[in-house]
Amino acid sequence: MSTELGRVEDLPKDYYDGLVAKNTLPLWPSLRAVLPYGRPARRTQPVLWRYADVRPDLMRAGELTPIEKAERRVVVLCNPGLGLEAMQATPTIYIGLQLILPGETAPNHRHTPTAVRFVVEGNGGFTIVNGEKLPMEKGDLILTPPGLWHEHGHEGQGPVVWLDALDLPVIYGIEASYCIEGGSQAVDKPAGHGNGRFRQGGVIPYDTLGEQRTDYPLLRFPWKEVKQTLTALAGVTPKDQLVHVAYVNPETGRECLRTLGFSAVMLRPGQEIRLKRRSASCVLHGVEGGGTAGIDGVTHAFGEADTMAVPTHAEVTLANGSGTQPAFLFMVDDAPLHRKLGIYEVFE
Ligand code: GTQ
Repeated sequence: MSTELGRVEDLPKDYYDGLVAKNTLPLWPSLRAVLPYGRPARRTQPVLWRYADVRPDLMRAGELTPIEKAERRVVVLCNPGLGLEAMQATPTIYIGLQLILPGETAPNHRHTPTAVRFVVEGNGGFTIVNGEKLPMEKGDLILTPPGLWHEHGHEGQGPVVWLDALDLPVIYGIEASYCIEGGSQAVDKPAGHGNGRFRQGGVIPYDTLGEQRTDYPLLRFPWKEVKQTLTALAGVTPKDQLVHVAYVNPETGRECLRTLGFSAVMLRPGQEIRLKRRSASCVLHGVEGGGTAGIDGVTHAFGEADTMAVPTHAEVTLANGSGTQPAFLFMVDDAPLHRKLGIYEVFE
């Protein structure tokens, strides 16, 4: 029954004011706003942030603000539809571009929000997570799960920049966001610890069978290997289907973090493809090559290191701008959260 619901104006003013005075409200004037028919109401806009636009401001931050005054030197990508101060790329996903300069240290801390890094440029950056020193090479994905100590450093030349993705809007939104500072960590794991243990998909250290699973066995996913995997998958995927891999926990085969999901897409030369419409919101980030992304009727031309926000339930079409080279995109979404909440949907 889709009848018009009563409005505030239909109520006697003294009744309405009395409700407000007692910190109460009638539901019916607002019911359709919070429970619209068919599709959610969305404030998130399909925004594009060009790296060429953000990079100069990030480099300037390197001159203006010493690392000691920043703790984390980050320019945040804020979706104007959600209000800039909310620091949300989508309702659940925070995205920032972080700069570290040679010799600098972003000090050790741990916090309740989940974070990941996706390396955009530079050499010699590293992050220490849970006593493991993880090199940061372009395109690598590095996890900093909730509660794990992490600090960043730079022992090379020139700027190092990476994309931070956090579930901060969720954790802050539920008033559960806080951090603890600590002294620098002892590196107590050998170099290449995680990647040595999980060198090849489907083959894991014997002792990890059975009951001994750790929550986060693998913290670094090198781009080189993800790209090789996508290229191999393209060779066995029908031409009209999306070449798409998920980053997973190698012991469970399931999503590697609880709220946010990570995946990578390869667009074949000349390929144009419509993604399945989903309940999840996501952020797309150009890794190699470029093209166009149509998001809810807005078309963006994107290239390397450009970042786009995709609202929940959006229509998305991706097209590779090259007829000879593949294009690669990294995706962060909130599908793991939607699945846990029992609201994950994929529409044909
Ligand atoms: O590098 O630990 O963009 O704590 C925001 C909060 C990065 C980090 C951000 C953080 C970090």
